[in-house]
Formats: sequence, C-alpha cells, structure tokens
Amino acid sequence: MLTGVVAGPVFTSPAVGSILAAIRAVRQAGAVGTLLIVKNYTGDRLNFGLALEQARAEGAAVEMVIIGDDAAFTTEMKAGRRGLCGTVLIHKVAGALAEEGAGLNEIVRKVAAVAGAMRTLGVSLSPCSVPGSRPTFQLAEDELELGLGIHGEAGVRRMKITTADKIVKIMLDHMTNPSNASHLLLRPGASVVLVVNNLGGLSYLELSVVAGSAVACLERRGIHIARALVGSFMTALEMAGVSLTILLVDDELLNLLDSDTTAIAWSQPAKVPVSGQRRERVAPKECPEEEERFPAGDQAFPKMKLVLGTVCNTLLSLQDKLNALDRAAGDGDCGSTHARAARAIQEWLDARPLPSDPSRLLSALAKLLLDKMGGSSGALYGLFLTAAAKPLKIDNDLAAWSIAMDAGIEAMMRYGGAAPGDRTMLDSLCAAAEELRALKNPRANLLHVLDKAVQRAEAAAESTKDMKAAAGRASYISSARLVEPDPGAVAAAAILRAVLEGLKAKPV
Ligand SMILES: *[C@@H]1O[C@H](CO)[C@@H](O)[C@H](O)[C@H]1NC(C)=O
Ligand SMILES: CC(=O)N[C@H]1CO[C@H](CO)[C@@H](O)[C@@H]1O
Repeated sequence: MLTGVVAGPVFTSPAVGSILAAIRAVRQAGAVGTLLIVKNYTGDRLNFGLALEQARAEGAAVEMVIIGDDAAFTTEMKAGRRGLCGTVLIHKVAGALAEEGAGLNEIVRKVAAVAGAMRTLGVSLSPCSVPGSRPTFQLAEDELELGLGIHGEAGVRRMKITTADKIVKIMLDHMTNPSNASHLLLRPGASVVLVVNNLGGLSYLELSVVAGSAVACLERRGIHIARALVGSFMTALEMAGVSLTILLVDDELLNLLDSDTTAIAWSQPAKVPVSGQRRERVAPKECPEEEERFPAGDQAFPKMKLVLGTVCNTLLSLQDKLNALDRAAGDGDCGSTHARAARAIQEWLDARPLPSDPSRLLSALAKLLLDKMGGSSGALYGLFLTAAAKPLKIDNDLAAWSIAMDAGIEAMMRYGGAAPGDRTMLDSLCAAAEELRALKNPRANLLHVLDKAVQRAEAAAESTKDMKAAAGRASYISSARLVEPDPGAVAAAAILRAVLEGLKAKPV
C-alpha cells in the first residue's frame, strides 16, 4: 500500500527534514517517482510542500495530493475540509495503481478524482488527551460531538446522546445534505464503500452496532454498499468515537480496493450482501400444544393474575435500585435481569389465559424464566419453580405451598451451591420458608402467615449487609467493600411482599 511513512510527534506535522529523508530513502530504494499523500492540515501542507520543493531541486520526481474528505462543515471556512479516515482508502488505491504499473501522473489524476468522491464524518462521546496532558476539550456525560477532527479538534455541533440508529442517521444526513458546503451527492442506486472507523476508544461490539445501523440506513436510501470495512484505521488516541466514510465506487475502483496487499493494518473489505439476499430472521413460533395443554383458568384462579402483575410492577420499579446494589457487589445487572423477567411475564400474561392449576402455573413460569430471564438468577428461579411445582401436583392446599417452598429452596441449594448465611437470595427465601411452615396447621390464616414470612424475609435481606459473601455474585469481592445488602436477597424479599400485596388487593 505504502512504501514509506513519516511520523511527526503526536498530533504534530513532521519536520521538513524528516519528510525529505523519507523521500530520499524511497528514491534510493529504486522508486522512479514519489507521491506524497498528505492530509489537509496547514502544518502538513507547509512541511510536505517545502520537502517536495527541495526533493524536486535534487532531481526527484515528486507529486503531492492533499486529502480533505471532511464532511463536517456547513459553510466553506478558512481552515476547512480536514483529511480524515478516507485517506486510508487513498493509500490503498494509490498503492494498487502503482503496483499495476501506472505512472506517477496517472496515479495523481486518478487519486484526485477518488478523493473528490468521498466524505468522512466523525462523532465522539469523549475527548482524547495527548499523553501527559489534559483532555483536548470537555464533553458532558450525556453529550456527543459531531464532526471533529482526528487530533481532538472541535466539531461542528454538540448534541444529547441518543441511539446508534439515530446518531448514524444524523451523520449520514449531514454528510449528504446538499445545503451543506462539504456534502457528498448520494443518489439512490449509487454504489459505495463504507468505512466504519474506530476513533480509538470503542469496543468491537460498539463498532459493530454502528456498522449495522449504517448499513441499514444506507440501504433504506437505496444505496448499494459494495464493500464495508469495520475496524481501527485512523484513530485519535483513546477517543471514544467513530467515523463513517463513504466513497462512491465503480467496478474499476473496487478492483483496486480489493487487490492484495501485505499491509497488516488493511483488513480485507467485507462484501455486504444486498438486503434482499440476507435471510430474514424468523422468530420462532410459540409452541401451540403448550397452550392447549393448559386450559383457561382465570376463573379457577382469580387472584393469580393480580399477584403476578404486582410482582412484575415491583421488579420493574426496583430495577435501578437493584442495579445500584449489584454494582457495589457484582456486575451491576441484577435489576436489569429481574426487569427482563418481569417484562417477559407481563407479555405472557397479556398473551394468554393462565394455566388452570398451580403446579402447571409454576412449571410454565419456570420455563418462561429459563427461556427469557438469563443470568444465574434465571437459572436459579427456574430450578426453584420447577421443583416447587411438583408437590403442588398432588395437592394444592396451603400446606402444599409450604412444602413447595421447601422443595424449591432445596433444589436451589443443591444446584446453586449456596446455603443460608452465604449472602444470597436464599437468605430471604429460607427465612420466609420457616414462617410458611405454619401453613401446615389446618387453622392457619394465609394472609397472616404470609405477612410474617414477608417481614422475616425483609429482615433477612437487610441482614445480608453484615454477611461475608461465600457464594454468588459477591464472593469474588473482598468483604470490606460489601456494606449494602445483597441485591438478590432484596429482590426475593420484594417478590414475596408483592405476592402478599397482590393477594390482599381486590381484583378489578
Ligand atoms: C484544504 O483546506 C483548505 C482550507 O484550509 C481549503 O481551502 C481547501 O479546499 C482544502 N483542500 C481540500 C483538498 O479539501
Ligand atoms: C448551513 C447548512 O445548510 N447546514 C445544514 C447541514 O446539514 C444539516 C443536516 O444534518 C442541516 O441541519 C443544516 O441546516
């Protein structure tokens, strides 16, 4: 791709002497001509221009192209159109042309045309800092900046953070809006190469999300994405941002971009299949027998829907609190996991009548949570409900519910490896289970017993504060840092309270 590269200090143009040394080295190695590919910054233009003049004076055949693929500017300004990630495509095209044996002037002509058919726009969630210095600019937590340069220079617009789809749409609109001075004219039916470039601080996951949005957005406009490149091609140190480059292509240009190179930083562009050829993802059909096996039971089981609805609302309202507790002890997703379960149950409640008997209800809930909840909580609740469903198959009086609770806990302990006192949801559940054994007394009052069980569970959840973690999320953490109750225990106690409230509430 390139024969030589001249690096200056971080974010600074190299000196004339360095550039001249590079030209001489290339020439001594046998090059008949040298093309300088320079990004459009004042310092670079000056230093490379001076080096070019000196090299020519020495008899070297040297040409220069200046790349300004920046699409940020709405009006032509004195310092405009910087060279950005599109320059990498120019390196590739010029290198391939030279490899094919094209002469220096032909390469200059073709490369200049390619440079005119391409635009780049960046967006960033954070500034970058030159090693040893402060950040190049300030950006609030919930802000992003559009149209910045690769040296942390300011962009054209700040906006509030929003989804990748929306950001990508704003970027592409800006790049192609004919009222903007530096736009690229992009008509439906055009073929393009898309480059999704990491500005330094994004993960591949984030980069791929942006790439997916960009492909979808361009295809919606009738643009054919002939090739897509996703990776770190031109970064701005650790800046958490991404740039999009769009280059209009024809077959000849594609051949040049596809030609082999040994440059390790060049990743072979992906050929994006036309959307029609991509197989649409088919949502799996819900299993129909399942529903038929469970006859409608809202009548037989009037309170259950209300109870489950209350549990879901409770878990959704606790999402942030549980996540915060979990951040201190685990990976910060306890609230999200429980909220995911709550939404799955809500959907399920809306979609079909409840199974008619408690055993089937718990089995169905177990299956739902195993399918949808995820995390170790999903597996543990699934185990709990599966085991609890069994005793209820035989009987469903109040005593059977106490036996079910014990069976569920026993299964959780067997597979989960935790015991009461280990700072997990078992602490709440076991405390409640002890109270619920009173249900075995034929004269027991359900609400009265449950009320006591809930209070015990809440006290147990609170007391996990002072426990050393021996299992579960927090056991990887030094106990000195654990000063809050365990989120799993808090969630379990909250579920029990919601059950109580649901049972007390009048059906509407
Ligand atoms: C380079 O930037 C200058 C302004 O600094 C602008 O006048 C010129 O058109 C730009 N060149 C290219 C090739 O974009
Ligand atoms: C000066 C000007 O016309 N700016 C336009 C550039 O494109 C954006 C769309 O992203 C418009 O909102 C601006 O008005």
